[in-house]
Amino acid sequence: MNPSQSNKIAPVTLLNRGSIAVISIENAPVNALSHAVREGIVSCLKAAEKDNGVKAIVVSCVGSTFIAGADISEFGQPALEPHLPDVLAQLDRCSKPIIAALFGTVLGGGFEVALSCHYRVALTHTKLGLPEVTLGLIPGAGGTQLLPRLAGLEMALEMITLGKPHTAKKLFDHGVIDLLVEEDSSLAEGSLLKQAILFAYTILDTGQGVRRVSQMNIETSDSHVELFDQWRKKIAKKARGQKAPQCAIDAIENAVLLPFEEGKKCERDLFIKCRDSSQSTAMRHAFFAERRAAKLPECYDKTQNTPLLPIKQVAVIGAGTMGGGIAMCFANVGLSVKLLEMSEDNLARGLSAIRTRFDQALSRGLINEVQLEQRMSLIVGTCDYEDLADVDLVVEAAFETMAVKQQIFSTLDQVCKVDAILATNTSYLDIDEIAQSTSRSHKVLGMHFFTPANIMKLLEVVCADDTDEQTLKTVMALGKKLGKVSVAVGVCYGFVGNRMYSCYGREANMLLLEGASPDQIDTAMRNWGMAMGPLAVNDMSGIDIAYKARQENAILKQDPLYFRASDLMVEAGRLGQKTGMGFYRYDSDTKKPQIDESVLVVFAKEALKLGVLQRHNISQEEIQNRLVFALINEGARILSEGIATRASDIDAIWLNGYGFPRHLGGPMCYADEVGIDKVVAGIKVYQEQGNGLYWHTAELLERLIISRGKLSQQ
Ligand code: T1G
Repeated sequence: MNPSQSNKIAPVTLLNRGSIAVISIENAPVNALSHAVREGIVSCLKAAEKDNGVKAIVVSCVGSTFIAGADISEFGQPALEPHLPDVLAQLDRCSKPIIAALFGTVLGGGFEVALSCHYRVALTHTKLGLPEVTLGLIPGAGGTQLLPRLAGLEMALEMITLGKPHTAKKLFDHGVIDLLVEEDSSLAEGSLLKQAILFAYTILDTGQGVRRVSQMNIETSDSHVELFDQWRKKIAKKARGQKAPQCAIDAIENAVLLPFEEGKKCERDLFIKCRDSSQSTAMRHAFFAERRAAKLPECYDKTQNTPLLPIKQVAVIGAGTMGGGIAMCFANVGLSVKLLEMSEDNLARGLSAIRTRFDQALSRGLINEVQLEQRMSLIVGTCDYEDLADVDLVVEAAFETMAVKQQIFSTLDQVCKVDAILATNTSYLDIDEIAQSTSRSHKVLGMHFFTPANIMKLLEVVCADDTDEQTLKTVMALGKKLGKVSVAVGVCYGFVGNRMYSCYGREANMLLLEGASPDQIDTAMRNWGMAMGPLAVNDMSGIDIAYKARQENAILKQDPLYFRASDLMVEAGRLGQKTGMGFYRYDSDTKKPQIDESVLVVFAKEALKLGVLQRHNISQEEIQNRLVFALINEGARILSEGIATRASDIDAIWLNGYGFPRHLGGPMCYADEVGIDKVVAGIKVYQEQGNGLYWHTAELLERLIISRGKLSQQ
């Protein structure tokens, strides 16, 4: 067969390079193992095996990455043959040496393809991993049986139960990669393939032949039983409430206890159990919700191909906790930042706090010394607004009062160049009102980061009435560059996240007056799956922050019960961790929270004064349902108002900004799992129970009960 002749079975092609056949996969965007790709691999493999002229085979991909996994969008549909385990079994059993040419992000089924080949050649920075647990799954095509045979039990347990990828360089040291190809800017297109073909010839010339990972033995020691127990305990803490990681440990243990084929069969059974679970449905929903959020809905995307504004230089107003974290976000991606403060003292304090946070990242191995100094050098302090004349974007992170923000924006409007974007990091305040203090309201919007801003993935991009598309699209693209999950939302009090959080917090505060203790409420929510309970979160972020925002909003003062428990803490000077006491008392050495019975006395007295009957049999289920149903109800209302345009956006916000358990998919997805009718029934009970001000069932929920629709698909 002459080299140029190719049997085109889209998206997989069989090419011949002398006596080496190349199975070339091209399935943009990430060469996922869709049904067509699986079919293509099988037929090309058959053709290459039958061809006597072919002595060895290379599996390679065209595009941005080698296979990044099974096609997640096919899950939930009937699985079509050939199934992946069968495809990979054919690779493993092939009578001719097969070499995988690896680059980009080789994940899930893609890594299993590589492990089913007999040899692996990779570019040094290639990322390889089995992240299935992040989708509520386990590797389902042999990964839990193959990886321990090649990399050992410890590495396999770490990579599979934590879903943690490693570079080819690291895996070369663990015997997973056979040849590393140095990666530098001069590396010509296709040279990885050339290297893989040369490597194939070396294998042939040295007579090494096929080398099946499936036939390798796993190195075990007497302590492997202990090892599995240790990992079960570790994962029970790290992935609280998630089932897939524990299934992964069972599957890997089978690799030690059972012959390969039996272990693979058990893996498949566990995989199918996980795949059909509500947890995996929720985590796959989360995966696509985060990617959908990056695509602006029609209402924000009327003009195609709007040119984005270049953002090279930014400024941040305020060097406090938020301002410092935001400045770090920009420096982390190589953007120069002018950090403005009112006084040299504040500035010095802010810059030293930033260096401390970079030092912490250094000590945790997230950055190295060179990167630390590079990023610090990108952040330049100033106390002079005139220095901001040439920046492309300003993010204001000053005090949460309207007057201060309007003052700052009118000053920025005078000093900044005409096409500079002016963004505010306000958590609650009316951005339309702020924009009116400038002559460029079309260039004003919200960039709502979450604390700590350099860590939290969420960025609420708040589109005000006059914000133009170019400004919005430029900031959404910048959010992606910062590695954030950016979600476009409209203006209302607290936007999407904090408005819903206020309802969640309202119920927690009400329950304190009704007799529940802070620890009882926080334990109930931790048991439900939240990373932290609402009152511990309040103490950590400072009870006075939201208190000040509430003081700015007259409407909220109408109900004497509204956040009364929190107000009592602030009035008593108990602001949280920063004052050593809030809803809890904090040990001065360990900073650990301790239950403080005295707050219960304060709440009981206030309840008596406000005529709230205290109950001492409030169940965990009532606490959990009141807080979560309040979220769902408000989320449905926000959707109907168009403040959020997709339910999946609301879920992306809660998963990346508020520690909502990923295996529950977000409040909207969770509502479908519980059943909208059950949620509405609960709301009606709490309406009866409450003071009638809050628990009005969102009209959308009532409609969905009738239409049997899904909230998460709105
Ligand atoms: N299946 C289907 N679509 C996928 C996909 C996948 N595996 N991975 C990405 N996409 C789409 C994504 O929705 C987006 O589409 C586009 O590709 C670009 O993605 C049997 C069962 C590879 C690191 O978990 O981690 O194999 O929005 O925006 O930031 O054992 O995508 O443009 O229409 O994320 O450059 C295991 C998941 C599957 C990897 C690229 N694999 N993907 O990141 O781009 S389970 C994974 C990622 C499995 C086997 C099991 C990332 C990426 P659209 P993107 P990116």
